[in-house]
Amino acid sequence: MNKKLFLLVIVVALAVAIVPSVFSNENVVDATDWDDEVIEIEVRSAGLRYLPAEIRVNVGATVRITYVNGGGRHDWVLDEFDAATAIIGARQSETVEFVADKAGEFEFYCSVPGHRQGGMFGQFIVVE
Ligand SMILES: [Cu+2]
Repeated sequence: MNKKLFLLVIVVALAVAIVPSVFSNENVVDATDWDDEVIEIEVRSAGLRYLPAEIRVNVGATVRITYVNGGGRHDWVLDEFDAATAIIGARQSETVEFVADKAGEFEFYCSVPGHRQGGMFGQFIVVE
């Protein structure tokens, strides 16, 4: 194995080791201990994945979600709180605001046909 190839193997191995841990940390936003008047969370998408894919807030919280579309045509929908952005294009963003007035575990998703089935959803958890 020559030196360049060896280096490449090391770099790839490091990337494989590090990247998933970074993503998994970003994948949950727990706002239950935030004392902001409005809980502002940015949700991005890459392919058919949302980041974060899990959001936790306290019941009664006023929540402002800004969805930033990383590519393709998508929206961000949370039926139980009548919250939905328009379907927007790549690098566009849209903000929705609502009050998380009931506790439970809900699912937000993309309403573009096939996307939710393809994995474009996440958990919105409202803690009592
Ligand atoms: Cu979508």
